[in-house]
Amino acid sequence: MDFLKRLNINADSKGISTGTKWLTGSRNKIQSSSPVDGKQIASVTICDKKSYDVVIDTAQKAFLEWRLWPAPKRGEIVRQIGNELRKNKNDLGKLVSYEMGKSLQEGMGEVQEMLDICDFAVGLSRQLYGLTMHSERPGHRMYEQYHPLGIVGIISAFNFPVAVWSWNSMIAMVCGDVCVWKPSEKVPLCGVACQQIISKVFKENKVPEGVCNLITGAREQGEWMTEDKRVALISATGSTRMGKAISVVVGARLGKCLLELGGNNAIIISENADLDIALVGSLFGAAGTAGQRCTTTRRLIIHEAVYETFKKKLVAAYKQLKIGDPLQPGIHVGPLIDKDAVQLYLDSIEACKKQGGKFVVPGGTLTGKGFESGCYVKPCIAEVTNDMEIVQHETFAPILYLIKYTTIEEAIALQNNVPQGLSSSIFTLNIREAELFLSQAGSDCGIANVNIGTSGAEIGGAFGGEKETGGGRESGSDAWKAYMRRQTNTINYTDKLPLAQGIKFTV
Ligand code: UN1
Repeated sequence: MDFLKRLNINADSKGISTGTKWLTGSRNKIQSSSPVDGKQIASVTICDKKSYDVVIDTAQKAFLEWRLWPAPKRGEIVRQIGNELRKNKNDLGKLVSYEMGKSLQEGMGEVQEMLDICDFAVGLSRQLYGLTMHSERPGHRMYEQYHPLGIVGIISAFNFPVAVWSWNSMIAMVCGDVCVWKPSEKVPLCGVACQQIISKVFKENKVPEGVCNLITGAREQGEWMTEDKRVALISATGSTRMGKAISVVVGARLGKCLLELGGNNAIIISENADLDIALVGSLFGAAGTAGQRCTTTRRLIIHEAVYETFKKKLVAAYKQLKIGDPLQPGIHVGPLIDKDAVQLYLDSIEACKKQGGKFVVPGGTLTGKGFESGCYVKPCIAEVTNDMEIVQHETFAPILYLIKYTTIEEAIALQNNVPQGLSSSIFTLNIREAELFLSQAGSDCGIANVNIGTSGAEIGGAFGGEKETGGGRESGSDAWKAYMRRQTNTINYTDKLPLAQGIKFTV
């Protein structure tokens, strides 16, 4: 495991940092083991309350200085971070693949997203623009500007252990915020590795200590941040259950929240679809990352005229999927994150059968040589109806549901008729269907694609979803606005003081 050495990951790693300095933390440790081979990789110190307060104090002080750096200068730091990440792309991609279990291709793709968001953030650092408006009063100028918020608490999930942090922190940094990152307790080493990489840039550029902080832990450490008035924005990625709990606590202190929660994403396959590309989109969407993306395709809503043909193609394609060590070339599907995830997958299959689902590609766990970790499962497909309780629910595993439809209006209603609203797609060559799907009477999701699957969004667009997905937007477009506070300014450059709305107030 040379990549661990090159990334400075020791068997006994420290997990709390204010940028270039590492704190001691509690005696308790998280053991990180790989779902690939079940072996323990390293242990990481957990953040205790005392270290947490040191981190927050340091972050608060850093903010006072960092917010005064011109945004393009902050962008220059992000540019250098991008370069350091670029140098470490292979090793970091391997670590992501080994600690999380996604294929090496996808691990590399995830690091690529980090590089891309750095580039995006550098450009953004010369923009961050507000609007100007015309005042109703003579000799007055009115405009709006954006100022940094302060501390941004980032709680990220195991499935994108490095990219989601970079979407948040690189944008937050150019905005003038400081970040405290708590990576998922299932992939703490990805956090440690990123922190080591960026600390070099901080040292070389004398960036104030506390601009990018790392705390390791689980629910408790997340709760410290959500309850903490000093943390201006909580940006959290994870389950809908977690998001609901966070929004209540942050809402009670009128703090800001950016939530990226569960999806229940569907592809509509019309009778007018190019079935060959629809097949590729469905296959990658459903089985890629072993079904552990928030944008994973969970449901295929297929027109009755092509239903049987497409089902046959899909079943044949599933037979070709190579499941195994994700670090080996040619593997499509790696393990699930841990045995709890395997149990949830098995329970969902049972529930689906009980509720009337009919499996056309059976599921199950894999055993024997190469599968010793106990985390490898077979991607499976069931024919269901959309109203089944299990189909309404996001199971973070490769279980794909097939649903039949007759009219496009019915297909759109089925697609929308789930509590979540993240990603959606239609495969069709019919412009009327495509436009209807994209219209206000179409998909109710934050992402709606035509002739592309539900997963694999580019960083340039705003990423996020509606309803139980939480409503947050991260990454590209103007998602940066969530990391800043807006201020409206009106300036009077005359020697009169006319009041707005024509009010006269003279004595
Ligand atoms: C996630 O699953 O949390 O669109 C994010 C995609 C990726 C990001 C997914 N770019 O699939």
